[in-house]
Amino acid sequence: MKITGAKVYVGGPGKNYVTLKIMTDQGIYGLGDATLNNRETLPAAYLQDYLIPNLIGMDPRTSEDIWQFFYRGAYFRGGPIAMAAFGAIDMALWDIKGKLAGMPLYQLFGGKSRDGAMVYAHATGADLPDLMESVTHYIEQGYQAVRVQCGIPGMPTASYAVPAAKGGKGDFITDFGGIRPKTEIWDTDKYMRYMPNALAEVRQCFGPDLKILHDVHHRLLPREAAEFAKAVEPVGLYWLEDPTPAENQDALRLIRHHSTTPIAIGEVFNSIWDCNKLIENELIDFIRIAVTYAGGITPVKRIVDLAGMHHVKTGFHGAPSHSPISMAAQAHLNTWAPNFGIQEYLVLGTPECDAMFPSEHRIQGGMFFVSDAPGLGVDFDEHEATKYEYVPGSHPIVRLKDGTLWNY
Ligand code: CS2
Ligand code: MG
Repeated sequence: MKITGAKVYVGGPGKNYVTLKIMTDQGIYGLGDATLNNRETLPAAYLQDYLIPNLIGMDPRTSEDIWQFFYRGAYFRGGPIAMAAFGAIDMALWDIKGKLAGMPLYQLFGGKSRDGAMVYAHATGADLPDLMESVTHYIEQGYQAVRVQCGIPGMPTASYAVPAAKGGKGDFITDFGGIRPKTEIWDTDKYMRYMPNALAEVRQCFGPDLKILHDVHHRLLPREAAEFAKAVEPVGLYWLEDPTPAENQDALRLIRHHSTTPIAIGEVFNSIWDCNKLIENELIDFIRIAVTYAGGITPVKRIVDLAGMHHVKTGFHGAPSHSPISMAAQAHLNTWAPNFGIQEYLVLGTPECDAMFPSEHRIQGGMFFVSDAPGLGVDFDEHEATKYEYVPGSHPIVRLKDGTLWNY
């Protein structure tokens, strides 16, 4: 069996999805997602210029060797651009393998460990009452878990994932438009004073059963993160996400030493080498890796197994920048993983998105139910894809009030 060609498409309804289609001499094709939010043209160029010319003629069934060929062969290992490109190839090869076997991918991993996988949605508000409305909206739809973010009184700009004005709509508010980034102004003291009480009010309002998550988005120093994690202990968070950047990983011990609040980290990691120490030292409770920019199913499955040995559960990244293809790859892993925790799920099921990526996967009552179609169980309508063009965007930058650059 041979790979005969591959194409890359950039664009989509409201998002620049980077979609890879690998064709074979047996008529079976595989699909992969290389979307790297706000840098989408870069993995696409890596695929087009270097990887696809090498793929032609390879046997798609040798997905492990192909992964090693590209990863080791690059010499300069890792990084989000390369790993997103390898990730798309790897997903597409697993898709082909599943179609050849006539089985959904979860069967190739070891079968179902559960019927539905719990997902969480993003509740957000310009202020606390606004947030409460947003949480209510998701509870009414049957969600058992919500990530909650709200505006901080006196913060000079709306902060991460919060609408600028009351009643502002959407799950994902940050303005990515244009190549030049917008600026957010951050005030740690105001956040530290306000947010623990706000989270306690959410708990009080919705009772003990709701799973409440909160994303600090890398804004605190390790000591501050430890103080915050301790302060929110009575809330009983399901997780506290990215309390501090995970570059200096030893610093995370400070959080562990001062609090039992569960910690979730990993959405910016690209390989097992970014998280093996965090997992082995049991400094986190959830690993937030994504199958796109962590290099695909092959390496992520190894991370899931390592995590399982250390009581770390999965909580894969699922921001709206992931296309239904990588979300399906994660859904198959979620269906199998013995140490599954929760899945962030924000691919908006718009008619346009469903038309571009038809599938039988479904979300119901805050649970994701994977379809039994062979492979990933998602198709790709190339004609639909031609309706969309690449739209440049950028993550905002964050500054402190005095102008010092901070972490988005
Ligand atoms: C966020 C992300 O979903 C999350 O938890 O941290 O939305 C993140 O801001 C984006 O993926 C950045 O591209
Ligand atoms: Mg996050």
